[in-house]
Amino acid sequence: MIEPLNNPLLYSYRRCPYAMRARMALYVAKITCRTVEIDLRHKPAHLIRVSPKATVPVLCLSNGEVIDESIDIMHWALAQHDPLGWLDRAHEPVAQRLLAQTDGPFKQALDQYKYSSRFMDLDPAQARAQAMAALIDPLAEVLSHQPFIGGERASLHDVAIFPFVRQFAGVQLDWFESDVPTTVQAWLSQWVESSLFKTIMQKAPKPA
Ligand SMILES: N[C@@H](CCC(=O)N[C@@H](CS)C(=O)NCC(=O)O)C(=O)O
Repeated sequence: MIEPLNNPLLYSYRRCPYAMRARMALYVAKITCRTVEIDLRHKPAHLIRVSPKATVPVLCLSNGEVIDESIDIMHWALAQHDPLGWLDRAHEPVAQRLLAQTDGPFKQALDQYKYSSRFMDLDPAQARAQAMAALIDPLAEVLSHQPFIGGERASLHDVAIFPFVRQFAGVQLDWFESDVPTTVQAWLSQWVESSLFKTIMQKAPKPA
């Protein structure tokens, strides 16, 4: 527990996929919070004090509680207010498996594919194949018979997963558009082009 704040405070980083999923849930749940965009190389002392692992997002609640895992922030926000029913299918085993794959082996392979120059001994094509096997192929299978990960309606899992698939697509867009099943491409596009995503990706106005 830390000292109470008047309003929830969110430490965020605009381009971080974990922070994106948290910002989307907070926005949909209509939680008003002060968002502090951090510089990952110069993290605020307060952030490190309240969450020594010092990753973003971190949500500091007005009662002094700190939530420093993006999925926990999503669950907390939607437990306050869930107008779109994103929690309704949150316990579907298939959805939970895809989320575990996203945050585990997919993210690891994605980093190796995206930052291949940092992993000299690893072949980016092999990392890409591992990412496909970890998430994209099973996701395509699910989306071949239903529009969203949890079924007929969008749920927390779509929102939690697509920012990572967006990063994967962005590494080699031509390849993604030619080799990834169109169901996954269409699912991704509808999220990336949504007003929700555009809203949470807006840059904070520069101070005058
Ligand atoms: N498991 C954490 C992971 C968050 C995470 O790794 N965020 C990255 C930014 S995308 C970070 O803060 N990295 C710390 C650093 O780069 O110093 C969550 O889901 O919130």
